[in-house]
Amino acid sequence: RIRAQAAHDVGINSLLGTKAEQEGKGKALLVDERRNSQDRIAQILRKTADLTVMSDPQAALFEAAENAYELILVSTNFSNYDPLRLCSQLRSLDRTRFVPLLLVCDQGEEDTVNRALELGVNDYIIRPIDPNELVARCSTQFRRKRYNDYLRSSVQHSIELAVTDPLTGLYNRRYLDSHMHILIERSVARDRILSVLAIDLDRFKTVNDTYGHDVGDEVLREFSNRVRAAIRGIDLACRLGGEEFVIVLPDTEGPVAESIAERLRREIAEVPFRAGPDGQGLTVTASVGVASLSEAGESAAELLKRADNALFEAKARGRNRVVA
Ligand code: GH3
Ligand code: MG
Ligand code: MG
Ligand code: MG
Repeated sequence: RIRAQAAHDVGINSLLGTKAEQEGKGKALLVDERRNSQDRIAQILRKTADLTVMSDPQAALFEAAENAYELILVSTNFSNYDPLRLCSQLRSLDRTRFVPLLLVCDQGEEDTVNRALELGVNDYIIRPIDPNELVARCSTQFRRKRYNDYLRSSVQHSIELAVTDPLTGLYNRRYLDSHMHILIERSVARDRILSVLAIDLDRFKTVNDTYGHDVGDEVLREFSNRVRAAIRGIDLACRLGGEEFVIVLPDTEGPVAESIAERLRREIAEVPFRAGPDGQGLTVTASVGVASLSEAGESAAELLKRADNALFEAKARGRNRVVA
């Protein structure tokens, strides 16, 4: 626990940088229509923020979507525009969803403040602006943003580690087991056909025995890269372990899955692998079993079992072939 906490602290601190860097400026955008208000805020924040000022909310939205701001200050002083509209747009764009928003409003605007907070605006300040208060509120948001980014990326990293096979970067069996039934349900609900390929490299033990385990690993990586290159973004490629793989192909009817399998099989067999002693190239072949889910009610395990049976038959018929 203590070691994990210490590692966590080191992570945060290296992220936040040294004290000097922590006090470094955050990148901020001010959206404000009035010249004297712009000047006053820029003056107050000159040591706290690297500030970009824009008068036009629509242009500011584009600016914010294309640059990594750490804070956006939105003034409510527009003569002809609802500032909450900008806030809500900023909250709905992927690129700005997690950027802190600070509303700069006038006294008597409690209603606007309440609606803004409901929209996900993080904080507000009321004119006349007290310089220390504005600096403190902005600094807090910068710190919060950096900490949240750190948490988000470390959580994402842990999730990736848990579902990824470290050798090849493909998904692992755990992910297949937890995710395949979702793909099946989606296919059934949309009346589409989902197919799976079960793949096993042929005589892979011989590759290891002849060239060594490292060359075997290299072949597994190169094979995985070829698989990745052959499939679409919606397909799911997994390494179950050893030299055994499963590819799930949503929206793919049996004959199409079979031709995808055949194309992959041929490419594997015909293009020598770079791995191997002195990079002289190594011929590797694979056997593939294909199964398609057409009727509702079949489980992921049953479908995989059918693909595996087909794979078994491909092996029995001499390997380096596809059986559907
Ligand atoms: P078949 O054509 O019947 O599939 O023959 P095979 O030799 O491929 O089958 P078998 O299942 O007997 O052997 C699989 C071999 O894969 C055994 C093991 O040496 C090797 N293997 C399993 N995991 C790894 C790995 O992570 N790296 C390497 N280099 N080899 C592995
Ligand atoms: Mg085997
Ligand atoms: Mg094998
Ligand atoms: Mg095997």
